Amino acid sequence: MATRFEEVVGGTKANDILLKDFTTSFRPGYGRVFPRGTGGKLSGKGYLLPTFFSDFEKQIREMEVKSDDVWVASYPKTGTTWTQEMVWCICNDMDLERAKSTLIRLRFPFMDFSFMTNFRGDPNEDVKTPENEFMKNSVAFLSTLESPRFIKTHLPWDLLPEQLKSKKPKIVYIARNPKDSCVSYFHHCRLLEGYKGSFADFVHLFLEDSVSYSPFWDHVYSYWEHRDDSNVLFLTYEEMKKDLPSVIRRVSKFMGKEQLNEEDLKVLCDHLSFKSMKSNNAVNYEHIVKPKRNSADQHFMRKGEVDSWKEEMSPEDIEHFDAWIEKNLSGLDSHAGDSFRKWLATGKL
Ligand code: PPS
Repeated sequence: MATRFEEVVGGTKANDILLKDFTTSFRPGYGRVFPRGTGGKLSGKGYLLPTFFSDFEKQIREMEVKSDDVWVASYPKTGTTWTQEMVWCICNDMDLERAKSTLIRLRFPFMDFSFMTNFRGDPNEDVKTPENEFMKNSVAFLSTLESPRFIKTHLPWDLLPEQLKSKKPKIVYIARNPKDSCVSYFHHCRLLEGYKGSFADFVHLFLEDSVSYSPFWDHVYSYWEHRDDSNVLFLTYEEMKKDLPSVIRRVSKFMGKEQLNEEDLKVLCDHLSFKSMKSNNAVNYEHIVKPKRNSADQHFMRKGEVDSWKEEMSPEDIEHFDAWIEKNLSGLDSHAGDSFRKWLATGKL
């Protein structure tokens, strides 16, 4: 069955907030996307995405995938950039010189860029730089990259290119607990995506599965179901915070790069530390954040902590969140439910 797309119209509190406080001239509307006609396996809802997605859905579905591609997939604000940098450095034999001198969006482009906004680059700019080509069409741009290609996406499993199933490139998925993801997403959307509403309204949108790429639990579950596939590695932000060296060793093994020695490991852990990434212009998106910043404490690398939601959520937000988590987890089979509960309690999934 074909992928179905339903435009979001007003009438519920969440849809009204979305249309009033989260539309701009560069993103005028949203739709619910039902991959192959059906919604997420847990909620049955379609995935929320900007309306531009419908212009790219076929191109993505039919995209040529290469078996030596390396993909990092995630729900937004879950440590994607951190994971990309780790994966890229491991796969490129610790070429930190290149890592520090080339923007991550060019080394490891975001496939979804062109359907998140209507920004297609500077129309007066006819020089064919990689940056311009990326902005014109971030999906088509991928076909110009040399192999092995490194590709970032926030799409759920069911909206990935069809050829992923047969070509089986390596896919690393990174998950983060939903409360921290929500807080991080709120700051990101206020700063970079034109969200004009309050934090309380953002929490409402998140819990109504009404921010881009939601429903959160369908997204995580769509990859978790594939966690034992030989080409899939499922990681959590919490385990990266707790024991980065052991995650690096797992990723190296998964990528077939077991030669990483103790010295490399130490150098890579330093390179991937929050402090170092915050001051590294190749990964901190400073060129995008700087023109939008309206207070000195706004950074892409914002806090980088586990459980920082405790400082920002009201008792009411927490109560709503806990009820939402319980409602979603109780709909899972007991193995999945127990695994996700353990993840939220211990950080390990
Ligand atoms: S995006 O825009 O969806 O790709 O964002 P993403 O990269 O997934 O998530 C950004 C959050 O990851 C934090 N981050 C880190 N935490 C710890 N250590 C390192 N090195 C690191 N790098 C990025 C970043 O600070 C964002 O989380 P918050 O909670 O907002 O600080």
